[in-house]
Amino acid sequence: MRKKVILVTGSAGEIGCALIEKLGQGDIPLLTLDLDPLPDDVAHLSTHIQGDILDESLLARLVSEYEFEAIFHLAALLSTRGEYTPEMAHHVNVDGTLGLLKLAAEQSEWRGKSVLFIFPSSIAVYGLPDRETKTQYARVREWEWNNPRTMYGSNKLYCEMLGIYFSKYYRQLAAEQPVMLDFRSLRFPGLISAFTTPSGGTSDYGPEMLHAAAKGEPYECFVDPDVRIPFMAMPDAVKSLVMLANTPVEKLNQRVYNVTSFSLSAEEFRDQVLQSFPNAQITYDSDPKRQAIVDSWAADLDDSAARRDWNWKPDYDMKRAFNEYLVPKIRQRYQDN
Ligand code: AKB
Repeated sequence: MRKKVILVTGSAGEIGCALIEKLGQGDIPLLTLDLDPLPDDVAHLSTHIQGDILDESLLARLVSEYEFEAIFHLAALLSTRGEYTPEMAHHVNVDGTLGLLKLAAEQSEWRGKSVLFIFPSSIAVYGLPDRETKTQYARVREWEWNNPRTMYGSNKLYCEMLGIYFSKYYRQLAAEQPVMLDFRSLRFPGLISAFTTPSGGTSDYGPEMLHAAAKGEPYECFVDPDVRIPFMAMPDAVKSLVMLANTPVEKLNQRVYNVTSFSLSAEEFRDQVLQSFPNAQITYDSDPKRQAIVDSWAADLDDSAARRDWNWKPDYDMKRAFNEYLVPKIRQRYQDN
């Protein structure tokens, strides 16, 4: 008999570590998969496989041993990293997702019940052509400006579509209609965790500023002071993933939702950091290429569909995020080390 589990890929990453802390409190055991080992503080919460989502024989072994109630597929190469190795990013982000969608489709059919497939997407799927347009269309809705300028953004947008295809049309011409998987996706803004620093992203300047200030290290911000994008604190990212996963399917009017909390320019982000760390040395040395990527992202996201369909609301607005989560936890983190 296969053991029922929730699978989390990319589990050693930023979202992964926060998510397994939350899912680890539930009734269904966790199976986690990542190239890296899990950090010590969460390692006890799951059965961890150190391996590659692209390893087909590994996936075949997992299918024969486990029944997947849900898959949180977090593994990805982010927007900056992806521009250095675009083909590799495509391989991991698209082929990796396709392999897991096929696995979830087969298991949905085999057990006669949909496997829930949760896929974090990103603000990187948006691509506004210039700053003027970015100012004019400040809060973008899901179907607007889907013109990504990075490999990562293109991969995310395409995988959203693949997920919808697997939910609705997979094997549509087969004699018998299979039970389809249940795909749901969230487009995240820049995420900020108090416990981990991001790597390989282009929204990283926000969290990097804050962590550097807390460590007493100088920081050179790689975008201009006036560049603006939305952000969200990590507990809200986890909350939104769990809320979306728990929403009855009949309430979902779409499969892909924006979620967000607050929108800040780099300078406003810096001001927030300086309020708590007045001696922080944060200067600007803009990298025009990374700047252009952030310029193409929406200044804010319209998340009214998530609010309407499944009562989404972040717990942490800007003030609470900094004053009650980020600053106290980050201080504690670097004091303890
Ligand atoms: C990145 O910067 O690539 C990510 C994202 C916005 O999805 N943090």
